[in-house]
Amino acid sequence: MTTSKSDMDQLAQQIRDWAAQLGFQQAGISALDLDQQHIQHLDRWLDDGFHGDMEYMATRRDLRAEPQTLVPGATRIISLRMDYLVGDTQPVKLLKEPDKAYLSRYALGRDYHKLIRKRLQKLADQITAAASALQTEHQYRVFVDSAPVLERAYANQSGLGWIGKNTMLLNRTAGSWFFIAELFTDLPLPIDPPEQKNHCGSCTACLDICPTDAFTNPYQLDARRCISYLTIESKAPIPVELRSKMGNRIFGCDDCQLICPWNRFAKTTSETDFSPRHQLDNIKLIQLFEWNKQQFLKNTEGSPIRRAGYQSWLRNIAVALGNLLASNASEQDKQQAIDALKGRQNCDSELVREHIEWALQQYNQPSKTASGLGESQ
Ligand code: B12
Ligand code: SF4
Repeated sequence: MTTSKSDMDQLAQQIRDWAAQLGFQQAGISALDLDQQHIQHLDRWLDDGFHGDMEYMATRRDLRAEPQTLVPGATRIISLRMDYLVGDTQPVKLLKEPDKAYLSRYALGRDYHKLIRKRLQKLADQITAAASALQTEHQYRVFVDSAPVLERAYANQSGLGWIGKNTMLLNRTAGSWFFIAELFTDLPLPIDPPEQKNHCGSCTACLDICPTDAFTNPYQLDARRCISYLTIESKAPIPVELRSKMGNRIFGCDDCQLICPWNRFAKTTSETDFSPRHQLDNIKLIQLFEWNKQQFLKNTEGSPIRRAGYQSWLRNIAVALGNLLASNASEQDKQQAIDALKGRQNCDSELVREHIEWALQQYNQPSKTASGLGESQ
């Protein structure tokens, strides 16, 4: 049966209500056609090699540019956003404490992929039931950071926010501390107006604060210099010239969000599953460096930290311990760091051993560069 416009208008409103009940803060609907500027931007980014070792960004370029091939028959994308910022974690203070570990705020609790996917599936089931009541079939697929989809581009086109100079999707009432997810559907739902205005103005705070100068220009991020890439995606040695700039950031980085004035309007999450596990919001580097592989696997079960893998985990903490040794931390903290590093000096991994050697050489070296929001270290 063909659906009427009023059926679809009503269903779109129901989708917003269901999404809110499922813990999403906002939902917007767009068509599949992408503004060519997004594709041009992606192509330039790939041509410049800014994706580094993230080969999946290059090999699946065509699926990103032509989403019709990803979900044949789909005509609409419902983009959703979910806040993840946990209250009272004092991120800026933590960045100035060289003996503590800084982990991206998104990674403190349960893996968002799992949580959001379940919610998306529930939303899809509700839509399918509503379509069935209208004697209509419903073909759909759900994604959260799990497929070659230009998520920020669609979120922008469905009115959820604008793309900021730091390349984050920003929202006037929520800042940028949220995840984005999508439901591709073949239902002819009404389309929402895109966010056409960019509200960054002349502000360049995010570009200026980046500890590793990863922005080549506004809206241009060379991922190879981004601490998020270096600590999570890359399995290679961290370039020596960037190590001292990383401070105590051992898993991802948030400086370009922490500094953004729009994040004054960010809301904290009410998802208890995003609450910090294993005191990851206030823990000493040496405690994390002590985890053996079994502990790492056990403590990161259902957490996004698993993605880095144990060797990268140790590599990242070794760099942060090296930065502690070059900081104004107490002599006691430094001696504990040296003991911890020496304790792993003969470990199996050449990658980790090399980072440990580098770290030990930093003892009382003058701090070479300022490092973003941890600058006064
Ligand atoms: C690869 C990737 C990374 C890479 C590269 C980041 C990047 N900027 O590209 C690395 C590992 C560095 C990374 C880091 C982070 N990521 Co990431 N990442 C992705 C992923 C998988 C793909 C992004 C992508 O397509 N990059 C390609 C380049 C070309 O895209 P882009 O720079 O964003 O440019 C696009 C638009 O901005 C647009 N554009 C840019 N300028 C302009 C100008 C105009 C006029 C127009 C029209 C368009 C336009 O064109 C491009 C195509 O749309 C997405 C999930 C997904 N499937 O989309 C998550 C995603 C972007 N990441 C996310 C997060 C949370 C992060 C981190 C905050 C994690 C952390 N704390 O460490 C950091 C933030 C760093 C940053 N400033 O971007 C969220 C962002 C949520 C949000 N509010 O924006 C996403 C959407 C995951 C999710 N589902 O929630 N990430
Ligand atoms: S501030 Fe941090 S997250 Fe943002 S681009 Fe620079 S290194 Fe990456």
